[in-house]
Amino acid sequence: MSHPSRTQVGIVGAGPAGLLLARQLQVHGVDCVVLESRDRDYVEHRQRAGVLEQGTVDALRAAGAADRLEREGMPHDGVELRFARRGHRIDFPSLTGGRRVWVYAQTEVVKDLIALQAKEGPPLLFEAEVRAVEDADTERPVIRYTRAGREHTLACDWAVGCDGYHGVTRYAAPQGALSTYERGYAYSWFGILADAPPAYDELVYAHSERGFALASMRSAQMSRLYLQVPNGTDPEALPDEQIWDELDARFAADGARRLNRGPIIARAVLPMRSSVTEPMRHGRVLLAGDAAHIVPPTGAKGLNLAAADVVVLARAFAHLKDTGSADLLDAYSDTCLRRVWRAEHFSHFMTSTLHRAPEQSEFDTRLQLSQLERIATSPHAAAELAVNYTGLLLPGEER
Ligand code: RFL
Ligand code: PHB
Repeated sequence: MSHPSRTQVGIVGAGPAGLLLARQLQVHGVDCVVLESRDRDYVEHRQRAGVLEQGTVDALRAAGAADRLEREGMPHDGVELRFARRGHRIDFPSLTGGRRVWVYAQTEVVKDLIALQAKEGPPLLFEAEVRAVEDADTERPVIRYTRAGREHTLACDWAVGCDGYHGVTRYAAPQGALSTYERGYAYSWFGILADAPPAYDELVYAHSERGFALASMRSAQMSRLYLQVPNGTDPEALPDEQIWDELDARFAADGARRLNRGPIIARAVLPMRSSVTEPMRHGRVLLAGDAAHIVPPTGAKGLNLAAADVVVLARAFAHLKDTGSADLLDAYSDTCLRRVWRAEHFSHFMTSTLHRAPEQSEFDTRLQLSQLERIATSPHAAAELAVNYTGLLLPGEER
């Protein structure tokens, strides 16, 4: 493949943020190139998110990337909160004025976007490892990358870092220009993919004395399940039977079905972190998705925030092309950070309300149960959860 040396928008990273941005720019007639360090197979099979907000689905539809999602995605109109051995359903449409979410794996979103890009462009180079983004303060930032042992440069009008939490684009800004605010958590998620039909029609978020558990799905035949575990847990150390027994113990409730067991075909331990880097722009270098912010997965927000960022960004680039005005690009960071901090708050709230901290006191547990009881019995409290979960429409934002 040839190595383009010049483009309008150079995009680092082909996760959901980079791929959806590229697709939207293509639709708007703005030219771009995507550089991705991993190979296609790796990117397409990385197990991650499963829940898409209405706004994310709308963005995929507008990008012409929702055909398979319409056929295979599973619309969900609620989730269950399970605590004190009882389940409480949160009904989304009645609490949010008709909003819902879709269960459709990030792996599938990524496959759909890559297939489109392979067919229609713009250029997407796999195994192109970006080493540095330079000259952020000039009109021509440069992306330096290596591919098949050779060094290349891509000169851009704008560079966008969609390179995730461990990316390099953030370092294009001089030290001190950006601030990062973050916190860790004293527990991780142990996630499995199991060849077993999901026991429940909707996602179940379970608070229990033994810790948090989540029942999700990938299809009518495939379960996706998570357990809270101590940081540093070795995923290979847990025998299958013990995993299923622990899941059953945490989902146990009066009258509840037991999980369907089956072969565990993937397992991983995922540490959790909340982090925001501000502002999301320095000069002509912008950050989007996990490169700028990460959330613990309990609120199902990471992928959706990445999509929301690049919707704002693509619109700003289209505005620049159509009017010559960089106003929307200038507003990009502030516009995104309003949603980002709201999602940070919601994700932290869901995480701290549902997990059991290692040294948690009985007082803290009572506070959690009181809050969960409030959500289960008050339509106001339930609505606050439902609007945040399905995706907020913030003032002044048309999505
Ligand atoms: P990604 O997906 O990390 O993509 C970044 C890409 O950049 C590449 N890259 C580079 N390429 C070139 N040169 C370099 N120097 C590079 N450095 C990195 C990487 O290879 C990669 O391809 O970030 P992006 O696009 O911002 O997307 C963010 C989402 O992936 C992430 O927020 C979600 O997966 C988070 N998340 C969830 N989000 C949701 O909205 N709903 C969920 O239900 C949900 N569940 C989850 C999750 C994340 C999880 N994990 C693994 C942390 C469940 C889990 C278990
Ligand atoms: C998933 O299906 O992977 C999933 C669902 C909901 C979450 C996190 C992950 O909050």
